[in-house]
Amino acid sequence: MIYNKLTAEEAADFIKNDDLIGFSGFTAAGCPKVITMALAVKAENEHAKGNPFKVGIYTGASTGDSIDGVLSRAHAIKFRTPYQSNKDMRTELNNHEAHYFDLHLSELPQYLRYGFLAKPKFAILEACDITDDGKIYLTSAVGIAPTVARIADYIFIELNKYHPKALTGMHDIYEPADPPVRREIPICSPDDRIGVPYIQVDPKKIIGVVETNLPNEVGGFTPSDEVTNKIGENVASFLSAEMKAGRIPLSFLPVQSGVGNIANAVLGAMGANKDIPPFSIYTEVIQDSVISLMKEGNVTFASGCSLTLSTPALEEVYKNLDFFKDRMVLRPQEISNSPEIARRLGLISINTALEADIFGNINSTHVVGTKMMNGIGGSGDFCRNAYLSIFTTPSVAKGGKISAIVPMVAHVDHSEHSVKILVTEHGVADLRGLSPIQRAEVIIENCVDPLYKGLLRKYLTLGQKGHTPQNMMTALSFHQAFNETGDMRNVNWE
Ligand code: 0RQ
Repeated sequence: MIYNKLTAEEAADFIKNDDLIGFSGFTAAGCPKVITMALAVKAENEHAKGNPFKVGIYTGASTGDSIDGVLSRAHAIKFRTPYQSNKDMRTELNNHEAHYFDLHLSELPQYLRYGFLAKPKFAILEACDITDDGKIYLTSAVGIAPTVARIADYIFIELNKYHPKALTGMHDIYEPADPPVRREIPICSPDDRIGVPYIQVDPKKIIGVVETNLPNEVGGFTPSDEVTNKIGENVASFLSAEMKAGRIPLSFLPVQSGVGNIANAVLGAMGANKDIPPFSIYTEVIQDSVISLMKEGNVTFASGCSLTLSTPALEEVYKNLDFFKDRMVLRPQEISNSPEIARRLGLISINTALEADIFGNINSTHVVGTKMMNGIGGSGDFCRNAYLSIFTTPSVAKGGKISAIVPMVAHVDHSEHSVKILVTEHGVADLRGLSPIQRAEVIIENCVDPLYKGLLRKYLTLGQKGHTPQNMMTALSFHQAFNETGDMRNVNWE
């Protein structure tokens, strides 16, 4: 190998206060780990000496604790985009210690190329292999790696032996040209390959290689429970009925499924539904349920941006790479989440809402209107452009003190114009072709928890008029009641 071997500390020493860094990875899969841990120590030392030390970071999506967690706890982040899901990072953002810019995940690479955001000085990439002529083979995710590797001034590689070299070939790296010369992205089926399996860089940009042997930091999934199972069954029966009604082809359509426990349970229920034929996946995050469904033959192919798998599931993939490499591809996020491809393939898109309103607007990001939870992620890339956009949510949170369905969402991420179907454990609201008042009736009837049905029906009788009958004095009264008393049921409309 022609490259300098560095320790994590030596690599971190190149990085100065105010520098911008771009990372490989998407969720906790494929992220660098050790240079950022050394950087956090460096930041703490600088702070102890009274010196400022903060960096700006571009990632694919959320990261493992070794990026967002350690740097947040060291108060070393000045700027962060696009998606995050770390508790300590959330605290930094909500306290304005770090500035956070939430963005559709497909857009970040082109935002960087267009110059909408300052280009990173450093790219830090996790690789399973690297060649002397500058070919970088990534590990279990792609994210924004191709773009940051190309535009950054300098590159560090974390060569992680935990990920086998035999992983090479799983990736399909392709960066579209920018307008006015952009052409169509030529993917017409989830298994189409359009690029090369590596990122090509000028080897002179690679400052050094840090060798590691560390697993990803993906948390396990909470086992599905009665509520998530029921949501899954409701989605699966709705889709099988759509197929029988001729609104989904009998061969089915590729599925995009969001992140988290509910998404995992929904895919499991779709696999278990005997009426749904084996289907393909075109998504951003390949979760554990996809691996089980693939082994059972219920998923035929999965295109994604990351293998966001628990350690046992990832090790199973690595032990059976011959089987899985024929059935999977990992792409950059501007391709896995491309609106053009979502529309062309006709994706069935299933994402999770934090909150919905009775008129069909969705809040995916803000707890009670003000506190950032995780970010919009890829949900907007898919929702607006899918063949069918489904949002799922448990009808209540915090033991019933919060209704996930409210008169007016306290923050809008996806509007009534994009959201087609809402599903809770109680049932399905099909919003296609319905006026706002019709949508309110079907959502209250089919999706709202019995604890809140009466209150939401009463809300509609508060005397408001107009096409969308919101009452401007009381539209946020559920949130107000929660903030004041800790329970949305304590609304007072007298
Ligand atoms: O709180 O953690 O204190 O128990 O929110 O809720 O029910 O465990 O659901 O883990 O599936 O996450 C929307 C955040 C759901 C996720 C969201 C509280 C609840 C709990 C988590 P606790 P659950 P999940 C793919 C596509 C946005 C982006 C997206 C997400 C916690 O799915 O980040 O879809 N989506 N991207 O108690 C206040 C409410 C609440 C509430 C639930 N109405 N008000 N708190 N909670 N509803 C991702 C990528 O792009 C990578």
